[in-house]
Amino acid sequence: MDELLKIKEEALLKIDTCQDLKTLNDLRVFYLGKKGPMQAAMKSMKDMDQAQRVEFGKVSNQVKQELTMAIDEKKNILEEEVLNQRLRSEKIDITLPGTTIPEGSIHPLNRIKEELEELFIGMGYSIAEGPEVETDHFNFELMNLPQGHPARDMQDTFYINENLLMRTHTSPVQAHVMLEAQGKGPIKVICPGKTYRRDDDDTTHSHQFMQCEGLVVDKNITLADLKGTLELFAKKMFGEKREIRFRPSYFPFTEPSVEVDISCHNCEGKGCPMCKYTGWIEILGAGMVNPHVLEMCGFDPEVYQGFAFGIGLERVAMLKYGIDNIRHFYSDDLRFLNQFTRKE
Ligand code: FA5
Repeated sequence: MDELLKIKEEALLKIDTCQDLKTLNDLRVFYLGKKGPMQAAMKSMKDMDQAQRVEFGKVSNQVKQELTMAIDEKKNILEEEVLNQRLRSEKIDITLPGTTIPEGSIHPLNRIKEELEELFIGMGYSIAEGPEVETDHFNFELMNLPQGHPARDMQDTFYINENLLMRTHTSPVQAHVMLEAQGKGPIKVICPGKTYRRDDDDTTHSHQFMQCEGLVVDKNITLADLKGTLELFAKKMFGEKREIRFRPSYFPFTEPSVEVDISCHNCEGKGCPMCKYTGWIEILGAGMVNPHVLEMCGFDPEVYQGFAFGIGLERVAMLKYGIDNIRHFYSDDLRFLNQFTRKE
């Protein structure tokens, strides 16, 4: 009997100080199993008389019950601890700042291009495209710039061979569109795209730049239509208060030709460094399509008139966003590009 109580005390102490479920299970197997000290103590029952045996049996059952209860209780405690530990280790800290996925930004020139497209599509224009590698015939001849014409010097050209060149402006798309229309108006297109010139790169000039051509051919088209169109463009692009003015100019493919200024949006026309204290900023070239160009491109100038304009996109973007160097557009500098995220 003493032996039984000793085993119980020893077992209860071990169960109490046990730290993990595996050890607890080993204790259960050891103390309550067939090969444990309890079982060994039971063997002495055969030497007892009937009364002692009954008493011994009663006490040994009690000890077993107590140990079973102690083990179950400890098991619950240890299982809860394991669970808590797991919960702690698997806890997700939702207060941590998230990892942001780097987001691309739209290039400012594409942004201006998209804005222009939206504006002109809203006025019933469609978008035309032409090749960047162009023939001399389309880039110059059909634009009323025959071989040897002094105005060819206005546009220094990258020649691929005698007849092929990188287009110096988007105006040859005018010829493609008119020839496709086979003398039947109306035509109402814009053509944004890349252009190339052998200009020396500086803060306002690049050997590759972008233009957006506009062409309208119809009956009864006048300079007033051109002015109204460009006025709307200026207001939408630079603000409702903008005004425009025409200055006489010369392009072989338009007659008359004009250079178009907008009132400076920086100083409201009062005069500032941006507009060189004139209150006006030049933004594009335009004019009435030269009757000879209409004729060469299959339109009867007695029936049809047209206007055309050519906008330098870098120029517009520089003015609109206050960019002081054209090289920024082509430098791939993320510090510059990231200022034009979609969020802004
Ligand atoms: C022309 O290219 C004419 N084709 C525009 C035109 C179209 C006139 C239709 C009449 C009717 P100009 O050479 O001026 O014109 O160029 C137009 C614009 O392109 C300029 O105002 C300027 O903003 C831009 N540009 C010209 N050269 C460069 C360059 N090297 N770098 C950046 N922008 C340039």
